[in-house]
Amino acid sequence: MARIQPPKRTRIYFFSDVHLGLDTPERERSKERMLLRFLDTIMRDAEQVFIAGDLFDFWFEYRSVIPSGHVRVLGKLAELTDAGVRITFLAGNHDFWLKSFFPKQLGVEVSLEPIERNLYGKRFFLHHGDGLLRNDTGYRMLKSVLRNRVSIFLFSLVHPDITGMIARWSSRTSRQHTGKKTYEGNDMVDFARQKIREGFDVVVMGHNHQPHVERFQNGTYINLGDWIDEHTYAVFDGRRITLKTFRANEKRERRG
Ligand SMILES: [Mn+2]
Repeated sequence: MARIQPPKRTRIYFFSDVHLGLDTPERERSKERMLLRFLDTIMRDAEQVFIAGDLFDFWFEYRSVIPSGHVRVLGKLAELTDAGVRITFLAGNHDFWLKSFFPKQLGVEVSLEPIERNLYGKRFFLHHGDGLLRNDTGYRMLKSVLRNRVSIFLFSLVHPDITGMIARWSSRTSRQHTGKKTYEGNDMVDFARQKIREGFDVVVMGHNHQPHVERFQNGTYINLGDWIDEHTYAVFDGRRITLKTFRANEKRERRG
């Protein structure tokens, strides 16, 4: 009897800014369905998966409590790691407050800082993308408060139902603030260009929800877009990284 070969996993996938929990229940259900279909599809050939932040519209984790919901997605991530896929979750500005749930329960590595990784001999730099605008000192100050150990500890003393309420409010405010910022002058592209000058081959970011590919002489910058309107992701085959749009019927459109 012929042995069925295990799937050959060679592809490395990147996506970000799903913002689970952001929308109406109907829209959330359809977004979740699409994401699950995507994760099922990539399970066939994924060697690694990077989630570049804001998988959730809000995630604040206590030592023994996590936000309710998202169970299908969490289960699917566990299924992937069980199947041998390495998953790295880089925290975004909406889901920075991660503790041990992802590594311990799902086998997903978590990083609270930008990631430098050598993939198939190429140097990758992964950054969620928040806090890079030049004229945004206000956000950078807020970011250092939100990421401060003392303020996280104090926040963790508040009942989860209350933090959930504060979070939904602050998430809305943050989105309005981010929406108002102009991306003219393209500070994110400048940042990527600088990283490539420093010797990185590929810079991957998310955060501004605008899918974008820019190929420089010595490297490539990719913005992953989002899973609210765009359903975009990047795939690296060892030589070239490409930005694509996921279609539920699995036909993949090239973005450049
Ligand atoms: Mn973000």
